[in-house]
Amino acid sequence: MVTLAHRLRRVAIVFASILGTAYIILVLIALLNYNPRVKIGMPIIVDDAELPGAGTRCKMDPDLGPVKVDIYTKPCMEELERMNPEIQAGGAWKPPNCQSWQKVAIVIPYRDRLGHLKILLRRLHPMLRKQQIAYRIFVVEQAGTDQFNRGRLMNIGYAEAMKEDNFDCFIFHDVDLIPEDDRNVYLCDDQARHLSSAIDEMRYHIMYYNYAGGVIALNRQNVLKVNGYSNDYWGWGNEDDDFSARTLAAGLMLTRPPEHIGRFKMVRHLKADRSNHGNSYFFTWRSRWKNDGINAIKELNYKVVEKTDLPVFTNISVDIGHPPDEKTWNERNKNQESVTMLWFLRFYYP
Ligand code: UD2
Ligand code: MN
Repeated sequence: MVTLAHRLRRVAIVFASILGTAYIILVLIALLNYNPRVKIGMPIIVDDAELPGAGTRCKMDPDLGPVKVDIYTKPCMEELERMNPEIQAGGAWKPPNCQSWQKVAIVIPYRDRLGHLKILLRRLHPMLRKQQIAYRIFVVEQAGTDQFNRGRLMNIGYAEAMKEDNFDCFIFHDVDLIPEDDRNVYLCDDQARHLSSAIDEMRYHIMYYNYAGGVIALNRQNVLKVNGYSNDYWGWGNEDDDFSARTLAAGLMLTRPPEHIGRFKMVRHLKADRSNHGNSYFFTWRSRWKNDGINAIKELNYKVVEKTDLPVFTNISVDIGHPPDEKTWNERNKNQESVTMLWFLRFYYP
């Protein structure tokens, strides 16, 4: 006869083995998911006294910390000018009493978001001064009404900035992301430095390891090494993942500030519709990345419509051409080799 105690024991054993199996599966997933390409930390450059020339270089103020940011009221341009009298035309500045580690170009892809831009500029200028960084802000504006092409604007921003000065470091920056901590230093390291590691819209967490949207900093050599962004994503989505995949292929790590420092608020806006082709285009990133990037923008025949050194930023309005029609697009993408579904799933694994 089976006693109650017996039964309970059997239930307990079954229960324990289910829990045990689940535990082992979770551990296996965690191990498989261990991602050696992501490193959390601050760039060593800021406080490494051993680096050559460190003595004359700017030091980070140890008192920097979190700040309250205002993403609701918009200053007017005159107010921004008044708040930043020491800035040169074009939105450039360099520390007067020490040598900045790098010359930094901030590249902001832009169209029709003036309110966001003003909120961002109000925050960036004083922050960068506190961080003692030599910088200039480039707003690259897409002319016309075609779908937005964030990647192409980034590449053009790089090329146009290089005509102005030999920048060491490029920070590709969404117009609507407002940094919440002065310690999130706007300098490059020798990897792909993803500065927006914690965005309020995403509950201050990274959604997947390979996520590289928002704000990302690469030194000049690495921008060329990854061949910049793809030029051919029109409309919302995937160009940031394509960029992340390039950094992976070029052997770069993603480095991020810890989540309590890499905090950003995103100014609220309506979500754009996902582009028709983004996902299928992303599948062919590997066969395209060496030809479709910075090295291809000359052939795109983009035209600078207007370049103005405004008091608090450099405005570059560009005609970037048009998206291809459906037929051309299909033909172009059809002949490209795809990555596997497994690669795709692993890329997006959280
Ligand atoms: C996400 C990413 C962004 C990019 C985009 C996909 C975050 C925080 N940001 O942004 O980096 O990968 O998805 O394409 O995950 N823009 C304009 N005018 C427009 C449209 C876009 O100026 O009409 C610029 C602007 O700098 C904006 C950026 O492009 O911040 C990204 O576009 P979004 O803000 O509409 O898209 P969002 O927030 O989903
Ligand atoms: Mn946004």
